[in-house]
Amino acid sequence: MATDTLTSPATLNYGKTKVFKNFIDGEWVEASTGETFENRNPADTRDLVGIFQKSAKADVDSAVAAAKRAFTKWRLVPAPRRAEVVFRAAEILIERKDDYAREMTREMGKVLAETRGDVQEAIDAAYYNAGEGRRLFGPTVPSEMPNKFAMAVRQPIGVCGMITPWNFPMAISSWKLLPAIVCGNTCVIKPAQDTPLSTFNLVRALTDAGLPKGVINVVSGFGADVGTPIAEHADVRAVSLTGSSAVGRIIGGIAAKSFKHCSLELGGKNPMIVLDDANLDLAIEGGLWGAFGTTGQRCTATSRMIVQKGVYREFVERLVERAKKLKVGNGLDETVQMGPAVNEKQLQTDLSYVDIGKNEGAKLVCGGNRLDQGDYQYGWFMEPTVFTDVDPKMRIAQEEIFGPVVAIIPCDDLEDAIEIANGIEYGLSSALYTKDVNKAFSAIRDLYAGITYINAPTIGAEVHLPFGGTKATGNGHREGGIGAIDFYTEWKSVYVDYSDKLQKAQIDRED
Ligand code: UN1
Repeated sequence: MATDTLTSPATLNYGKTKVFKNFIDGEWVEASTGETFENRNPADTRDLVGIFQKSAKADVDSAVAAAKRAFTKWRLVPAPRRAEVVFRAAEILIERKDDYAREMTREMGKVLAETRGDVQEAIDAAYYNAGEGRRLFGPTVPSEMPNKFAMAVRQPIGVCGMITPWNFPMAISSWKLLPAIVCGNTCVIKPAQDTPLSTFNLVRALTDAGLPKGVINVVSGFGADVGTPIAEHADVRAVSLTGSSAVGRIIGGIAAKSFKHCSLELGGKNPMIVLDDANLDLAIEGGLWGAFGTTGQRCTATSRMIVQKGVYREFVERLVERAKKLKVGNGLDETVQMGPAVNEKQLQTDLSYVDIGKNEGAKLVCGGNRLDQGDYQYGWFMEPTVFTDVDPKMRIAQEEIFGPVVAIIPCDDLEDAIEIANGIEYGLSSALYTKDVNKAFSAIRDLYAGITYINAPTIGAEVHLPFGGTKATGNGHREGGIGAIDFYTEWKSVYVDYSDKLQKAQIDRED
C-alpha cells in the first residue's frame, strides 16, 4: 500500500509551505517541466496554501501509462472488493472531514459550512458507489431460441481522464473517480489549478483505504498543458469534464476525433420562478441561498429570479434588505456567510457584469462594488449584487457570470415565466415557488432543464440522482446515481447456446 509515500507531502503543516508533487503509480513525482505554481487563499492572498507541479504532456503520458498497467489487474478485482476500498475511504473522509473542509476553505474561499458540505458530498458519493459494487445490474432476458441464455454485463472501459472544476473540488472529483473505479476503470485526473489540494486529499483517503498504485493518478497544472493532452491521449478511452461551455466545446471536439466516451457538464443560468401564491418568506430565504451561497459560484446557482407582478415589489424589497445584511469575509470565520471570488480574474468578470448590467439599463438595487478596505484588501471580495427590472434578453440575464450577481425579471404568469426560463442557451437547474400543485406539475413538465426544484432554490442536488442538463449545459450524459455507472461502463451482450446445435437467430422459426 502506498500510504507512506502519500503521507509525507500531503500532511499539512501550516508553518511551512508544502510542495505537492504529482501522484503517479503510487509515487510522488516532480513534473517534467521542473516548474511549479502557487495555490493561494482567495480570502487572504498572503496565505500560501501550497506549491503544485506545473505539469505537461510528458507527465500525462507517464500517468496514462501507469493507469494502463494498473488496469490489467484492477479490472479483474471483483467489483464488491473494489467497492470495499471506496467504502473504507468514506469512513476515512468522515474522520478527516473538518481538516479537509478547512483546507478547502483556504484554497477555494467558500465558507466552512459549505466546504464541510463538499466533503460530505464526497462521503455520500462514496457510500452510494460502494453499494454499486454489489449491483452493477444488467438485464438477463429470455432468448428467442430454445436452450439459449441471454444477458448483458457491464464492462469497464479502461483508462478514464477527468478534468475537474474549482467550485466543488472534492465533491465533483468524487462524482467522477468513485463510480469509475468501482466499475473497474483506472484514472488520470487533472484537478482545477485553483484547488488541487482537495483532489489530493480525496485521493489520499482512497490510497489510505487500500487503493492499489496506479488506479488513480493525479497530474496538476493548467488546461492547455495537461487537460488537452489527457483528452488527446490514444490510451484514454473516456473523458469527463466539468467546466465552462467554451472549454466543453474544445474537449468534446478533441475527444470525438478518437471516438472517446465523453461526458460534459457545463454552464448554467438557472431560473427561480416566484408566483403570486408563493410562500414569500421561503422564496426569499431560498433565493438568498441559491444566489449567494458559494458566492454564486455554482453551475446550479440561482442567477435569475423570475417574479410574478403581484409580489414583485415586495419580493425585491425584502430580498435586497436581506442581501445587504449578508456578512462577507474569510470563510474560516464561522459567522461569515459569503466568501470571496475564487481568484482575481473571476472577480474582474463579476465586476465587469455589473457594468454590463448598468449599461444595458437594468436597475442596480444592491451591491455592485468590490470590497477592498481593511482585511478585504488581501482578497477578492465583492458585495452581493442584485439587478431588478431586467429584460430577459439582456446579457446579465443570458450569460453565465459565476459570481454573486442576480438578475430579477418581472413576469405576468406561469406561462410567461416558463418562456423566460427556457429562453437561454443553458438548461441545468430550475426552480418554482408556488402552493398550487397543478402549476408545480406543469412546470416540472415544461421547464427544459436537467433539474427542477419545487419550493426550493436551484442548488442542493443529491448524489444518487442524475446531475446534468440540457442544451449547452452538456452532451446528454448525467453524473450522479446510475447515470455515472452508465457512463463508466460499456455493455457486453452475452449469448450462451446450450442446445448443442447451430441455431440461427431470426431465421430458425416454425412459421
Ligand atoms: C455545481 O453546481 O457546480 O447541487 C455543483 C448542488 C451541489 C453540487 C453543485 N450538490 O448545489
